[in-house]
Parts: sequence; C-alpha cells; structure tokens
Amino acid sequence: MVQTNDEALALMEFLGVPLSRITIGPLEVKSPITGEPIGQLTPHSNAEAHRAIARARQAHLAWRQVPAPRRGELMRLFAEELRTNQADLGRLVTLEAGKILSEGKGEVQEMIDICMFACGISRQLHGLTIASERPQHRMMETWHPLGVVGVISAFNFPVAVWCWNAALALVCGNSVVWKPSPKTPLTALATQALFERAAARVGGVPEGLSTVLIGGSELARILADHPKVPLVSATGSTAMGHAIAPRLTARFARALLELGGNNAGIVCPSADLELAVRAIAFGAMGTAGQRCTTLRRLIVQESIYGNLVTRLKTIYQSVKVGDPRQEGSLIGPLIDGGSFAAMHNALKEARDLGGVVTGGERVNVDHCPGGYYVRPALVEMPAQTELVRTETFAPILYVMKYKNLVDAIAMNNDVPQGLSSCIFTHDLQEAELFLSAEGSDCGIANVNIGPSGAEIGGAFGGEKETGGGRESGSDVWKTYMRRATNTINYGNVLPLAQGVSFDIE
Ligand code: UN1
Repeated sequence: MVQTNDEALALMEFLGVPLSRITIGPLEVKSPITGEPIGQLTPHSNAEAHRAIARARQAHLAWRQVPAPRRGELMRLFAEELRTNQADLGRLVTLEAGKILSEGKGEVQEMIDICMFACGISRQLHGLTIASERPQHRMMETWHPLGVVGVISAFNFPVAVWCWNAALALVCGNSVVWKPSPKTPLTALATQALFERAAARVGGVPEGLSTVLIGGSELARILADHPKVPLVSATGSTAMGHAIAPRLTARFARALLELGGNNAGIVCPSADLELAVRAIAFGAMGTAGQRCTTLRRLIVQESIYGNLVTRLKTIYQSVKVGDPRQEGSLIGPLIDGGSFAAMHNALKEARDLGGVVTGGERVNVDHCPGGYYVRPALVEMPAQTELVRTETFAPILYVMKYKNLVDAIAMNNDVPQGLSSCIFTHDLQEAELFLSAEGSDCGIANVNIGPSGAEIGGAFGGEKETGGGRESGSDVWKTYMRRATNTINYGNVLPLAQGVSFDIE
C-alpha cells in the first residue's frame, strides 16, 4: 500500500502546487485514512490576509469591466482543467477528507457541473423592465457585481462548496478570497493551481482574482470584519455561524450561511421499501454521515416499522467499512478523533435515554491503525429527545415511529435546523401535503429520494438554524450581485410619482 503521505505529495506536485508550500510549517494536515501527516503548511498571517483582500479588491475593479460571457469563458476553461484532472483531484479529496473514491470523484464532478452552469448564466444576468406610472418613463433593473466575496468552507466538501460560490461570484464580476477548513488545505491549494492554469489560458485575468488563505478562525474573522468584503458565504456548524453572522450584521454586510442540518425522512405504508432502504442507506451512511444533508432521523409509520428496521439492521451490520481507497469500501473514516468522541458520547446518551443501538463500534482497518473507522449506528429511539434534535456530525440514524402523517410532519419540523427532508410514499395526497405550506419547513423537500446528494441546478440551503442562505443553481446568482433600480425619463416634462406636485414657479 502506497503511503498516504507520498501519494498526497505526488498528486499535489502533479496538479501544480509547489512542494515548498506544503512541506514546511507548523500546520500539520493529517489524512483521516491513516492518521498520518500528509502536509506541513505555513498558515497565512493576518497581514497577508489583509494584503490578499486589498489585491482582490483591485482585481474586482478590473474584472467588473470584462464582459460577463468572457468571464464565463474562464469558468468553461476551469471546468476543462477539472475534467482533465478529475481522477487526481478526486483522489486527493479521498486522501485529505477520507471520502470513498467514487464520492471524491463525484465532488469534482459537482465542481465541473457548477462551472458549466455558471458559464451559461454568464449570458443570462438579466433584469426586468417594469411599467412606469408616469408617461414617457421606463423602469428597469440592472445587476452589478458586489466586490470581494469571502468564502469559508468546511472539511466535508473541501472543494465543491467553494466552487458553487466561486463559479457564480466570478461570472458575476466579483473576486473571491477563500478560507478552506484548516483540516483540508491541500485540496484547496490544488484547486487554486488548476484555477490559475485556466486563468492563464483565458488571458486578461487580473492577479489576485481568486486567492486561498490557509489558517484558522482568525482569518475568518478578518473576512467577516473587513469593510471591503461585502459578502461572506460560510459553510459549517451552527456554532461557526453564530460566531460569524453577528460580525457581518454589525457592518450590514451580506451573509450567505449554510450551517447545520438535522434531516429527516418519513416512510409511509405505501412506500416502495426496497427503494426506500437504498435511499436510506446512502443518505444516512454515505460520506460516513458527514454531509450537512445526511439523513439523521427516520420517522416510520408503525405498521411497517418492524419490517423496515429489520432490513436496515441487516445492512448496517454488513456494510463495508474500510480504507476509502479500496474498491468495495462504502464507509470511510471519520475526519478525526474529535468526531469519534462526539459519536461515542451521543450513542452513550442515547442508550441512557432508552435507545436501542445497532452498530456504532470502532472498526479496525488493516494498515490504517490511526484512522477513526466506525460501523454506522442505527438507534431506535422511543421519542424525539433533545439528543435527537441535536446534530452530531457522524453516521448515527435515529429511528422513531409515527401513527398519523400530520404527526410525522410535525416531528420533521420540530428541530432547530431546516436544511433537507424527504418522504417515501406512493400516495399522491401524502406527497403533496409534505411539499405544501403545511408540510416540511426545510429548504429542500424530496419525494422518494433521500435528503442528500442534491444536483447543482436547484438552489441549495435551508431555514432556521441552517442559516437561510442559498447556494448553487436556480437564481442564486442574484445573491452575488447588487440590484439597481433605474427610472428613465425620455420626455420633456417632469411628472412626479404618486401625483405629487412641487411647482417651483
Ligand atoms: C454539504 O454537506 O455541505 O446535497 C454539502 C448534497 C451535496 C452537497 C452537500 N450536493 O449532499
């Protein structure tokens, strides 16, 4: 087995990152696969962060003059670079974040998809024309770039979430300063190297248009407080949102927050259980339960509860936990010991509350003694307690019963978070009720698919403690622009709105 360390360095070098940047310095990056160090970085200082923001500001001033479709061309070429290097960048995601290879590759696919979407959007940054109440007047809306967009991303989607933000922000004429999680800086630097290749190919891209800042929360605070950063998009825990959002609000900057999720699935008697089981397995156990969209609560109608839980237990006991680089592994490691401890504590509390736990134990994986591998846990809970209402970022699925769908929907909504949700049913009335105003209160509500694995074409994000932000598809590009309302008088007189008269003669 090739050492994670050697392989990570080789991939980084191949993708164009100077090795000197990642082999000396106090910030040690460990692969969750083996727990061994794969990089030693020097974090950016506060002064460097301020210089990067100043450079990004200058870059924006030049970039906003470049026609939007030309800006879109940059994203098209970036997508090309990503396509060429998909396997290698995907593998680096696996080494640094511990995802199975197919998910690492899928993450890069998500980047390619949003780049192509952004390229299309670059010809569609359109406003409205509005009927004026005054004769010989016309009203319209125009959309302009904001300036420097700060992006703070989490370890679990170390490159795709940045790309959702950056691709749109850049075609809209902004510059981007990115602070990745200090747990996953290598994939960020590799992404930056590919971006720079695309920038060199398209030509005319100002220096500092996209920058990576490596370091901890001090750098996030600089982005949040900087008067020349009009928008910060932050993905991570609700606690992180609580730290960032008040700073942005204090200076009336925009916050695009994508925080905790505690996503539920409702399984109704008419559901195709075979299909539901597959969706539940991917939703709850995929990415080792470390997606913000992971299925964390299953609410099952009592008449099918026994049947469904029996099927799930079989899968939970047999699913392959292992080295994510190996063919056949479906569950890779947790990111670190902290995650393992959080999972362990939650399961202990669940047992104390009368929960019946299947799985949850640490798994030994050959050649990977330092990795935190766990068997995903299925926990039958007597009720939706405070513990169930709390997000633990690990593969724990709490399973509960319901009698009436209205009660199940109430349970779906009775948590502080509001990201994603789903229902499994073949009953049209049930499906439509779940999607209606009386239904799920989440930003994402699905029928007969799980809560995770969203496509980039839709708006992504959620309500309540999830933060209210939307990223990715639909008309989300508007978040990265400022709207100007223009009224044009093409006549020779000056009628005032609302019939006001103000005659100075
Ligand atoms: C996240 O976990 O922060 O819908 C994002 C999904 C992915 C994105 C997850 N497309 O699960």
